[in-house]
Amino acid sequence: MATTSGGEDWAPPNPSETFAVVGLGGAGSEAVHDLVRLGIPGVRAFAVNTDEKHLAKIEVDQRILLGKRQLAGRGSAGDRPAVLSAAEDGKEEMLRRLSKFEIVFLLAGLGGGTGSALLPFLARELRRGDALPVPVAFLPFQVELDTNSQRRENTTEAIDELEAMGGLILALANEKLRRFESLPMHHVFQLRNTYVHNLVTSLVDMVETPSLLNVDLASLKAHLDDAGVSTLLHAEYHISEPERLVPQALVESLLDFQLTEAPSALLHLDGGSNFTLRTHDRIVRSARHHFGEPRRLLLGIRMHPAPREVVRMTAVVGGLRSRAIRDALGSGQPERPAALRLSR
Ligand SMILES: Nc1nc2c(ncn2[C@@H]2O[C@H](COP(=O)(O)OP(=O)(O)OP(=O)(O)O)[C@@H](O)[C@H]2O)c(=O)[nH]1
Ligand SMILES: [Mg+2]
Repeated sequence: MATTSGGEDWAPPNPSETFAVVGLGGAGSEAVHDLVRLGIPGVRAFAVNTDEKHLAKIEVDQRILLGKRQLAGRGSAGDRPAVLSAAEDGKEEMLRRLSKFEIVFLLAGLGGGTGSALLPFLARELRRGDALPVPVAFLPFQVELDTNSQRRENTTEAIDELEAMGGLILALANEKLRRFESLPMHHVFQLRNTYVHNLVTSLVDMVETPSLLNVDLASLKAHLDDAGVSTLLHAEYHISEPERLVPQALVESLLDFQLTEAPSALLHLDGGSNFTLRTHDRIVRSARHHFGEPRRLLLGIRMHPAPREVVRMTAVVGGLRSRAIRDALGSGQPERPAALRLSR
């Protein structure tokens, strides 16, 4: 795999240049490394870091080292302002490489300096162009927030800036990984990255492969335009129990959001030739119920030529506020829900 860390010209072999995933800082880069290992066909992978040694270990199409002048390639040790200054210096270079893509997934662990600075910075800059940024934020463990004021401050600032921007945000709380607490740590992070991989590939598939009722990039962007903070859900379930599909997506989710008064939903269903109108109606009724009776519901349907045992759903739910974020940053030690609670 070709890797570079400088400013040389680069032409991706994929002529569509639609999707990119970008790891920001240590945790974000490791997550992208895992995504690449799991396979992301048609998606270009990048890593951006202020830590030269860490960056060199990450297997991606392109590596970008930031802040050589300010930080000497040694990482920021939590210094978000220093990374923001480095980001200004490297802005042109980053945008030259990234702004040609239509959807750019930005992955970062919040709390440190690099990921917390670059996630809102790049989301904002990419939005100024035509790209749709999709920030994927890993929230620190509660103990990190409770015992390290710099981590808390970096996380709060990054999240406040992201929420103010609206759009698609995938915020994954590390606390939710406690459901896997008997597994080795690296295995737990891999499980989380597999979950992110599912979300990324399901969104790519929804936009990229034409359907009977199509959700293309333009309709996705239009839907997101006034949806406020939105997130992504994905699940599959046996076709005999369509009402279980949405609850399954909620149970499996590592995201933790709360509906506001103005929910919206985009639902893309994927089934076989045995997918009937009745099955469709049962899923849509259940989705309306779980997603707070959204006034705006956009539907996409794809039918495969052969019968299928399972129905797959990808949903973009909007009009949210992040409960995980507020809980994590609130006072004391809130009780952790076992599953995503999409209720008012
Ligand atoms: N190393 C690592 N950290 C993770 C992972 N998932 C979440 N984190 C969290 O990511 C947060 C940020 O850590 P890093 O990514 O190392 O920080 P950074 O963005 O590189 O920032 P600086 O090193 O301070 O410049 C920490 O609070 C961890 O809780 C993971 O898979 N690996
Ligand atoms: Mg780092």
